[in-house]
Amino acid sequence: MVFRDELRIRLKAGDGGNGCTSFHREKYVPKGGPDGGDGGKGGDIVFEADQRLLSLESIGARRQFAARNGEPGGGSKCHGRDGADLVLMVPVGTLIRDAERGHVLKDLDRHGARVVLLAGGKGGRGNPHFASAVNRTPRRSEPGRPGEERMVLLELRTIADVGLLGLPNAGKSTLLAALTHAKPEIAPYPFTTLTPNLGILEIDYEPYVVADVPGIIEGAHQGKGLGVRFLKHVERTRVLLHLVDASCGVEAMQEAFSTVRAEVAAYSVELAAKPTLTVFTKMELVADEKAVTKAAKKLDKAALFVSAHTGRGLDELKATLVTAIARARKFAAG
Ligand SMILES: Nc1nc2c(ncn2[C@@H]2O[C@H](COP(=O)(O)OP(=O)(O)OP(=O)(O)O)[C@@H](O)[C@H]2O)c(=O)[nH]1
Ligand SMILES: [Mg+2]
Repeated sequence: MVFRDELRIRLKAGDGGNGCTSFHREKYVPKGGPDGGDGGKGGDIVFEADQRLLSLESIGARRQFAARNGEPGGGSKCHGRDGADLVLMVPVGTLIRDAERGHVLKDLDRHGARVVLLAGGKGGRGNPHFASAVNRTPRRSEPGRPGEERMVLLELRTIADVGLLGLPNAGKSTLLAALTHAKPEIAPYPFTTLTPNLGILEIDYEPYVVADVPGIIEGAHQGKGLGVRFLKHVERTRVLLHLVDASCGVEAMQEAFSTVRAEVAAYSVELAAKPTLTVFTKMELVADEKAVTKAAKKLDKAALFVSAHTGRGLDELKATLVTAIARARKFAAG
């Protein structure tokens, strides 16, 4: 399933560097004091969520990751350098589970969320730390602590901001392609899209995930067609775009609108209550625009009119989306 992605990986934070045992040496100074430096700290394993990423492929083909070890301390109070952290970038919606016991360690549920999952080992102390009044020449220094190690399971559940909904052939995939860099299959017949497509819509440098799902038909909630399996996914989106083909005349348009609304309502009350923008598509094909817009506004007075082919209405659609998503996010945040 496109929306679910799982990966088991082994992680190892860096070991701390060993502390050093050393004594100050200088000409004519016979008994130098202890001057062994401390070991550096091992690097942490850090995860960060980025909404521009769409799959766990973002971490590459490797299944084992280790952060750098801390360097050992040296003489002349030279402290070992800390090991660099290892930062793994993953998509928003990534759950990190303990692979053995299955419990959730972290849910990276928003853009920029960051967690230090495994801490690097502390560096060992050098021998000056062990000097005392009775022992001015300690030979003892500490080894670095080992970094944490763990098998984890990454599980991605994409939370799209926008879900495209509509009858087959309504122009969902075409709109996705017009708004994002996604290249979904587009064809002049129903059921072109068989699995969900995701794309990133960037507005003012802010990335939004848009999900295009297979069209739904009358009876979808009873299992007809392909749509119902995917309604489950748009359930997790923040805003729905209900696409209605305006090019087939007023009556067909009204019927298309009601069919989809009815299916959504039959599927779930929550989905029906989700913020929904009605978007009439293929407007450049419409002959009697007055009649169409009048009928459309009766169905939804905030209706939007677009043509993915000419680009008409896309800027207004984006602006409206930004506001709707912001409102939905605020609502979700309580
Ligand atoms: N003239 C015109 N044709 C459009 C426009 N948008 C989509 N189409 C055409 O409508 C047909 C269906 O478009 P798709 O984007 O595949 O429709 P869909 O809703 O994804 O269809 P399914 O995946 O089957 O549910 C294609 O032939 C598109 O080229 C538009 O703005 N203008
Ligand atoms: Mg499609």
